[in-house]
Amino acid sequence: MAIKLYDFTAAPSPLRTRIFLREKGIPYESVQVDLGTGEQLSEAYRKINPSCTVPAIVLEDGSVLNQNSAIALYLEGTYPEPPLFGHGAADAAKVMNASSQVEIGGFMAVAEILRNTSPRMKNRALPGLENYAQIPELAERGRLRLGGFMNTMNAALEGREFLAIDTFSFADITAFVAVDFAKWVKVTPEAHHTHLNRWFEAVSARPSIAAAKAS
Ligand SMILES: N[C@@H](CCC(=O)N[C@@H](CS)C(=O)NCC(=O)O)C(=O)O
Repeated sequence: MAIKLYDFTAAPSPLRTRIFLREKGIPYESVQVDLGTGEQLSEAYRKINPSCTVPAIVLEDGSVLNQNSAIALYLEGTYPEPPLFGHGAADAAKVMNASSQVEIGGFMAVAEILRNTSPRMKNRALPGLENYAQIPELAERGRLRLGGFMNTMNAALEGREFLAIDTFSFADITAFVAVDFAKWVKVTPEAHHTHLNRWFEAVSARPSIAAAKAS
């Protein structure tokens, strides 16, 4: 049976899940939750995912997973091939470590800029049921953090084909989507980020990326 993924094609977080699913060749059904019209806050969706975010999947026992990392762990355990957390505990830990760092340093920096400046996100400075006002200073800090993130990524990729381990992993997916998401705030790696640019070009060419972006 295909995995039912609560999804929104244009949003970066569910793109991570779709790339993961495509890399594994796991069939899935995309159920669109229209973030443009606020469908994530509807009573119907709140019953499925009280966090009001995408991605989400519901397990057989009715529990909802609404964090990319948890979804990826579940899928890795259920569909082990090809491995996206490497082989063994040390590989898996390195992958999760790198992915979490990118979530904090990359995703959060872009989100700080976008959510604290976009007129469409007025009072929606954080996802979820509660409304939070924008804080312009956070956007300024986000720009500084995002510059630092690009530098950190470039250094981490020097002499390496992939970010965390010797094979393509969940960490590369997280990092690819973070760098791609930065385009939303008009930030791209600079010419001197040669390692980051080489890696980004290689990852962009993977068939899973184009397929997942299309939905
Ligand atoms: N921690 C979540 C983040 C999920 C998230 O923030 N998703 C955004 C879309 S990229 C969302 O659902 N936003 C709803 C909103 O802005 O109200 C993950 O693991 O990916």
